[in-house]
Amino acid sequence: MKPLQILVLHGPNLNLLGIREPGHYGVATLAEINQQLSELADALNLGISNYQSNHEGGLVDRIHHAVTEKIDGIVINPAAYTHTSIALRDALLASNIPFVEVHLSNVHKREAFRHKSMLADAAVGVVAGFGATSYTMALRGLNEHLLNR
Ligand code: CA2
Repeated sequence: MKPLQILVLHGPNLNLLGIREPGHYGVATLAEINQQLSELADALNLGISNYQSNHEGGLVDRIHHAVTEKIDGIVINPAAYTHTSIALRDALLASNIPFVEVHLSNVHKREAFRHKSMLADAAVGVVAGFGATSYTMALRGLNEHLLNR
């Protein structure tokens, strides 16, 4: 069977991971998180690619492209756009690609404005608060979901 294809999307400022504010977001860099995901994808027989952008439109364009690429599932940490972006919500809904929302921090333990997500009710699931492990948990969960559809 052809491996399922997963796209991992990282939103604004996540390129700074491991470089600034380790207290909130941990010491792992984005490259290290992508490497962990790649190793897990190999173990689960998944194809995987990743993309980070500091621009809402860049993320929207990448989601559009995922449809032509026939991506099977998306793991997304929309970062601050989680709380604001109707454009990302519309793009994900239009794509019809199942997605899991991920956060490094427990957003519910933080400021009230981080408690609202524009995407969560459309997601397969949400993982938050486990640092870099949130991503690997999300990939495992998405894989199970796609295999059991
Ligand atoms: O906990 C998460 O993963 C967040 O998506 C991170 C976003 C934040 O706006 C969300 O509410 C929760 C912020 C990402 C900023 O990443 C940085 C990394 C290193 C240094 C500074 C910012």
